Amino acid sequence: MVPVEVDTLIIGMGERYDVVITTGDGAFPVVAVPEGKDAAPAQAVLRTASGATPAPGARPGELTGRLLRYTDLAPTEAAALEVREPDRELELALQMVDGGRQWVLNGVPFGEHTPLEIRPEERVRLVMRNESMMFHPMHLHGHTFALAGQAGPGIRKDTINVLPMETLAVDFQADNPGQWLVHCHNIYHGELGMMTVVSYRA
Ligand SMILES: [Cu+2]
Repeated sequence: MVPVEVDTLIIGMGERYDVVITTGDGAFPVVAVPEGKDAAPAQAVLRTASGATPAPGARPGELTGRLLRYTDLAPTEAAALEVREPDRELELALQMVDGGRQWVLNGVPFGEHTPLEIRPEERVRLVMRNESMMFHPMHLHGHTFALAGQAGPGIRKDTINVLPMETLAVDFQADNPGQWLVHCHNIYHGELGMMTVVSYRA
């Protein structure tokens, strides 16, 4: 990824970022606020010199500063997936059932799913439509994908956070034949049904 400078970022379960933080001398709060629920934030202290320890409940101004968006980022040349028209488009609707007692893809839980069929060497577009008010960090096994619909190559990832009521499309190259799980990485959603299989057919 080509580095960009922001104040804050959202990290879904299973996502990873390399972050460089520049500080002055002193003691600074590093705060993680949960998204989508009212739970207490996590707080660490980064100390580079003597000085007062930040109080519990600190809210650095950066939290409401510039938020990283996926479209702010571009892959390095080595990480870019060459732009190509997809040969196949698969749709995944991300849905809540029964007040959150079940989470499903395309109307059915894992076990009742119809595998998403692809063929070797295809370029596949996976369109994920979040029809719920929760975050779903969606993870595909066995491949990395690129954010689709960008002017140039989109960022290269294996887990992407689909925000409430948002639609995101990703492209991947079918270069690793097998049966591969695709699931929500908020793992209790996966365990309650939000998983399916990308299935290679000869
Ligand atoms: Cu989820």
